[in-house]
Amino acid sequence: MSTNWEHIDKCAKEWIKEAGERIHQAFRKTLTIETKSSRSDLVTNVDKEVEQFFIERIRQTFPSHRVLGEEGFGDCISALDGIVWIIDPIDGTMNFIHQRRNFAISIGIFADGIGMLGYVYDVVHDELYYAQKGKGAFLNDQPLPVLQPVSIPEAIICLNASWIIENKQVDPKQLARLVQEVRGTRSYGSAALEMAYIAAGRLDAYLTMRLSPWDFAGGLVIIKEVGGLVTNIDGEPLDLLGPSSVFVSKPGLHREILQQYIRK
Ligand code: 2AM
Ligand code: CA
Ligand code: CA
Ligand code: CA
Repeated sequence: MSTNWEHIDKCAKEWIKEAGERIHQAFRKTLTIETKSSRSDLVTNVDKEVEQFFIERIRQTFPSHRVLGEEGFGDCISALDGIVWIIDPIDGTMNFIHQRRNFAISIGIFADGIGMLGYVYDVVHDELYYAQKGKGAFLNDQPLPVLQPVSIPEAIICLNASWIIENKQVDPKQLARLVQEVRGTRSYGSAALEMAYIAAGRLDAYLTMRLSPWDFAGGLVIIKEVGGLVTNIDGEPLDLLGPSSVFVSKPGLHREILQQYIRK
């Protein structure tokens, strides 16, 4: 039986909007905040509730689909066969807590490891970035144009300042040179939104050293539909089952930045 992707897309959008409403309501209540691996790695009751909300809906409507969720309420996934939803209920939890903006719901839906549907929903601005494989990417129903090449001196790149200090993955001197040679740098603190901003042409490249599949699964599908490139910092495809570095950019910039600033 063939998969009805239009139906899955309709459900996903409905649930994303409903989850957005729940997040809005949560702003009126007190948050329960816990730390995970470090003082910058946070989780709230809302992250957990939103993930559980999606999992309940998916299990009810699509019992054969599996779910990989950041907060661990989904399935234990060690292979990508069949249909797998990769969910980050709140990407940018620190922003959610401290800023009440600059966070997103991120969902990627994969069939045998191939990205079919991708969503990044900026709840506060009511901006839904989404894409269906082969059908283009959209921002609130407006088609997003295919990305055009940009040169290094005209590029705005997105990276967290922590990668300019000594670290194991990349030479900070090379990155500092990149920072000097581009037009500007930005950092928003939500990987999903940062990828969506590239898809929307607001940023030209995004570089980070350690993300998990739920951080980039939604953005990956959207970026590919507008002709952007997504790899790890070695130029290899991303692993959807484990952590990796992530480098996203417009087409021409990708090779240039990898070859001239990142490769050791
Ligand atoms: P999160 O908010 O869902 O945890 C912050 O720069 C970005 O990195 C966010 O997209 C954040 O996702 C992600 N991230 C991944 N691992 C993280 C960690 N251990 N601590 C903080 N942010 C992390
Ligand atoms: Ca987290
Ligand atoms: Ca995340
Ligand atoms: Ca999260």
